[in-house]
Amino acid sequence: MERTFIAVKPDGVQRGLCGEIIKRFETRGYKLVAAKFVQASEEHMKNHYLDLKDMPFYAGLCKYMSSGPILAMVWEGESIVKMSRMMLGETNPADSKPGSIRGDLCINIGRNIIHGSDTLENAKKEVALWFKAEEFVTYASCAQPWLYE
Ligand code: IDP
Ligand code: MG
Repeated sequence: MERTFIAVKPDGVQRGLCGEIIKRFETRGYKLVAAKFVQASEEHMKNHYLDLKDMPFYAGLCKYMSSGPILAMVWEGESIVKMSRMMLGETNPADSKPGSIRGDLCINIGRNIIHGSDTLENAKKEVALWFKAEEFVTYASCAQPWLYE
């Protein structure tokens, strides 16, 4: 099973979209294994988005991401890294198909409401950056045998 880091960004939280976003992951069948509601520091966001440090929007992005609370989560499931990126849609909501989270719920690239890890390698890095080992909850999902053959 793969794990990925998903976060409702400050705009998603302010717009009251946490429930809608959790619902999409829950109803698809993914398993929530860690979650916390936090306001990240600008330093933490600079670290999270280090790969984008040379982009012109980097400073503004880190400021926006630390401007309010974030719902940080780790979800688990088969091929979840790739599948969750499909659920998110494209980085630019304008390129995101209806039915995707960004395609249904937001308009502007700088306010695209949700983060999701883009590769398995980055998912591992991001999960470790946001969560300590003791913040994970180990439990059996009763739906598991009905989701996987
Ligand atoms: P992703 O979130 O779809 O993985 P990335 O390219 O990793 O997209 O960019 C990270 C975040 O940076 C985006 O989700 C968005 O919030 C912001 N961003 C990306 N491109 C732009 C831009 O051209 N203008 C403003 N913000 C941007
Ligand atoms: Mg990215």
